[in-house]
Amino acid sequence: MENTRPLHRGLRRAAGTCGVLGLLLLAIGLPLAAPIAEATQRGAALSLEYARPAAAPASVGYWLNLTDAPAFVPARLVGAEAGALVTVHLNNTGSLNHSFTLVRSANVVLNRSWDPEQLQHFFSTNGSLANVSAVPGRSASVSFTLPTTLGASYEFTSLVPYQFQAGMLGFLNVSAGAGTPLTEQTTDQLKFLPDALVVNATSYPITIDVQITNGGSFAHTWTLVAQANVFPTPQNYSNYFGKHAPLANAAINSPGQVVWANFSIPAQGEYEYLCTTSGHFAAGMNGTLFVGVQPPALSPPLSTALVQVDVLAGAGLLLGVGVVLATATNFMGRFPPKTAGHH
Ligand SMILES: [Cu+2]
Repeated sequence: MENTRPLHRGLRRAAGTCGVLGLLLLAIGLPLAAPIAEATQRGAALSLEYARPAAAPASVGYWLNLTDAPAFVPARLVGAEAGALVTVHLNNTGSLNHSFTLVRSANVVLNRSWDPEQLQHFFSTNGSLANVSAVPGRSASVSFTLPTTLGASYEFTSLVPYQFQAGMLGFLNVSAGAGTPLTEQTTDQLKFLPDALVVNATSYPITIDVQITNGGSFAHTWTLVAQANVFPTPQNYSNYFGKHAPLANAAINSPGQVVWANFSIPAQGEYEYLCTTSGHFAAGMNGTLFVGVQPPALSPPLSTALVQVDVLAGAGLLLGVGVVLATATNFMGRFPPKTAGHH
């Protein structure tokens, strides 16, 4: 099983230990049978929940200060779902005029070398999702409905000459999928949290954004393999990326830094992501993005399943964990082992 991904390897190891413990406890007596069944059922229900399609999007409000830096504070607006009604409340805290002008098309990045006329020309030609001005010391607000593009990112800026050129810009990032945005965190234990992401999709290509936060102090990358169902190894990944450029390659260099990886997925499948900082992938810093496919049963919601099992009391708790892990392992044991890309 040289090529088995660390996700499964670690789970299998944990399941071995907990499974034995579970069986020992099972031998103690029948009164524990009910918690076992409950834990297993809950595990199964949670994995279904995980893959449930998006409900009707909620409306979202954002509050921004417009400053004379010039800047939008905050400059990152997150958490809105595709199709949501968005209201942006603006407060001009400076002594200059500012505008909040939002690009109409998803995932278009304005050219930073444009002069004010070129920027104005872009919006005159392509339109805007929102465009409102706020005079010094006053508030303004604007509402608009987001397109239904999953995982889209929309840039906004101020059209007052030379404010864009001075860095007055930001991004509104739309959640991909039900409810919560796709987020990742890096840790100094050389892990991605979570190490599995799921996006429901039925048509392709699909644009996806992942927000990645540096939760430690080491420099990392979030680098996504461009081919579905190809899993480079710590031994061959540099060579592999030399032949197949990554779909996304975001650097998260400093503590607390937040970056977005914006990319387009061409087809359904499993896409591996990994950290290219030397030694990190070998230490287990990788994960899988599941697009339009079910993740292996119970593995991505494992942490959720464990939280849920916490409600069970006493010995039933240990037993429940053992059973859920053992179930996951048995299921994954039937999966064909993943092999590295050979090209
Ligand atoms: Cu790393």
